[in-house]
Amino acid sequence: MSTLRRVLINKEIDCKPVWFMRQAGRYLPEFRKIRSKNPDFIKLCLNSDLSSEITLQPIKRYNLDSAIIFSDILMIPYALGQKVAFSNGMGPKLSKLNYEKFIDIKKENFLNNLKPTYEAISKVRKNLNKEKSLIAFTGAPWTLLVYMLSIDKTNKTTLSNFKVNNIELILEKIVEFILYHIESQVKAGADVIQIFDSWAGLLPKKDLDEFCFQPNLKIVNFCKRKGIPVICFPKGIKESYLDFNKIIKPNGLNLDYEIDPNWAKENLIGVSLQGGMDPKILLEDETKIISNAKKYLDIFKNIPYIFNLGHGILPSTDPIKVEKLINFVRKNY
Ligand code: 1CP
Repeated sequence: MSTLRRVLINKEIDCKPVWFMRQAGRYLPEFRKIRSKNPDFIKLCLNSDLSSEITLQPIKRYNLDSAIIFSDILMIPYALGQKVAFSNGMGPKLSKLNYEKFIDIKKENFLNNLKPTYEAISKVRKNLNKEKSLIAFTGAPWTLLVYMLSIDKTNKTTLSNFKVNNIELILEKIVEFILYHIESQVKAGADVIQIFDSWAGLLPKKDLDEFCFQPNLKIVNFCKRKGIPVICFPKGIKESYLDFNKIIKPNGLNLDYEIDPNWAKENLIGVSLQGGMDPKILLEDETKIISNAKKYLDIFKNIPYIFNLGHGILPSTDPIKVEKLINFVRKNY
């Protein structure tokens, strides 16, 4: 069994696996080289030779405990018929959701649009040692909605801003298609799922249950029925991590960098924890990086813990510092 699954399923505390969110990406020169020749990001994700190669780049460089398939959470809106453009530095832009077209899309068409991702997963699995996991992922329904409806991320959104017509039906449809996507990724060879609710922190507390907890619960229960361990990342919900854990009961919870690790250890019970360290720390000098990593690893020494960050690696991160951090974790824990 992979080290990641040993921590997530068996709750082992004697191994501390390491992987990073956004481990395949712009901080790596070998990624930038491929990216510079492939200006269309969606096309790059749908090129199974290149996306499987990119997935394996950080594994070759660092021998990490897990690969995460190179794709994007916005591939779901894309496969549901929205146009998705990544303009430089501006963040992704999606065409307006066409409700009639959206509600009518067929499972076969959706899965056909994402076929190269499933092929890439099979290719990666063939080249990955059994000790290592292959993580497949999805955006959580709320986070996908934020992009699909172009909800303003700079304001604390109120319900009235995003409660468009048919929001319940849209949410239901997104959940349905997320489950198809997860099922196909698992069939192709993924053995752990991570759900990114990157914009959960925008939700007012009164809306957390409807838009964050309940949709995450449906996906987690589906993964449990399939026997596949699942890690949730409800970024930015602060002390509501407590309710999230009690209600959803995932195998793993990824801490964001605002969560106090001591608080997490005392309050987030029965779940394997992952990550937490601020990715900005990796921009500091080596001493600071190591002392911060040590803090997390010492606090979580006697509980099932996967070393990772509190959000994705920043593009300006020096790959050598990442290597030193991994060596430190491997040598001491
Ligand atoms: O310009 C480029 O080269 C593209 C940059 C890039 C990359 C490398 C984007 C655009 N997506 C990705 C890959 C990606 N995205 C992965 C690959 C696997 C890995 O981790 O190595 C994953 C897991 C994601 C997930 C993702 N995409 C999330 C959830 C995690 C998070 O960071 O919060 C989100 C919110 C996205 C949307 C997205 N895609 C890309 C960007 C720049 C963004 C964020 C835009 C925003 O801030 O709204």
